[in-house]
Amino acid sequence: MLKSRLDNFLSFIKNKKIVILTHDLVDIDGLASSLALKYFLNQYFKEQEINICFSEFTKSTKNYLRNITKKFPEFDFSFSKTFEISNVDVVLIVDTNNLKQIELKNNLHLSNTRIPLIFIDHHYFGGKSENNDLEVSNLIFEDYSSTVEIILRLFEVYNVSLNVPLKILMMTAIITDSGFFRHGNNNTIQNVGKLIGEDVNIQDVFLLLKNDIDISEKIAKIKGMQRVKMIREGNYLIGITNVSSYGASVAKKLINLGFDVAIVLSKEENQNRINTRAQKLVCIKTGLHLGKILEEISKEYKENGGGHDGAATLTSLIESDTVIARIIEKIRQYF
Ligand SMILES: [Mn+2]
Repeated sequence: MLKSRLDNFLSFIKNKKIVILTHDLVDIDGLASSLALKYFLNQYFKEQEINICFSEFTKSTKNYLRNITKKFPEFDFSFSKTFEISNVDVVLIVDTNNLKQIELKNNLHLSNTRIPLIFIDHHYFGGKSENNDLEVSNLIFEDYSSTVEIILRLFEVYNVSLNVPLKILMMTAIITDSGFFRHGNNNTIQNVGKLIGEDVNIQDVFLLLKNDIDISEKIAKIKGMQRVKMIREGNYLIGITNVSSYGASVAKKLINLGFDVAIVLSKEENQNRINTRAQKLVCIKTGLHLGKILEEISKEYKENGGGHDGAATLTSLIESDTVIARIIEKIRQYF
């Protein structure tokens, strides 16, 4: 990551009123990236107005936030649920590069504003142009296993020191976003190494993640397993199922069970969500990239999808059988 890019970024946002946003159903990487970025900018600029606005959290993020707030009551975990767009000079969007994944209250749509948007993210980008007339570039690095590691670079490059709650928060984001290192690379482990020290114990990270699994999640997982259909393509197995919620954890369960690829449909109020997962080894061996596949399909149907090689999501309003058939067709080309 070039220091000049970071310098440009910081000089562009200097003396501007900033709001930090992340994707809806905020995960721990979105949470940690936002809080760490706000903390860094407060230290770096001293006097500047910086706010965070979150929409909905996932259940596990909510649980995690409750646990870490209890452990570090003195740390500033504050955020707002809404913001006044007229009070903002620049919007920093972390952990997504897709405006459709941002939920705003008051019928606000960022695509209609003239306010500069800067993306700080690690997902497959695919040359979208959400803010193409901006003189400062996005900080999008697909080789990072979490967004929070990009934020960590800011702390390193500008010598801003981290405190214990931030170290734990950032470490948790790296560990969860890399699927406990399964999707990670050497840098993932090195970055966790940078955060670990005498003041931080790795067991604290695991303890804070402890979560009593809700009975509805257990039922979703069991029903998801009962309904699964298996497709064999050469030596590879694709599992397809549907549940009413917890699609992501059901997809993860299918992979644990032995499927190489999992496709899980969950019907939400007014749209269909399709969660896909693949074994990392299969992605490496075959070049399979679910994020690219779902991004391509979302373009074909003017829907909304994307993600990583081994984990991607698509939300869609059209007939789910058609979309799933198209996903399977594309996956088969790799096998
Ligand atoms: Mn992330």
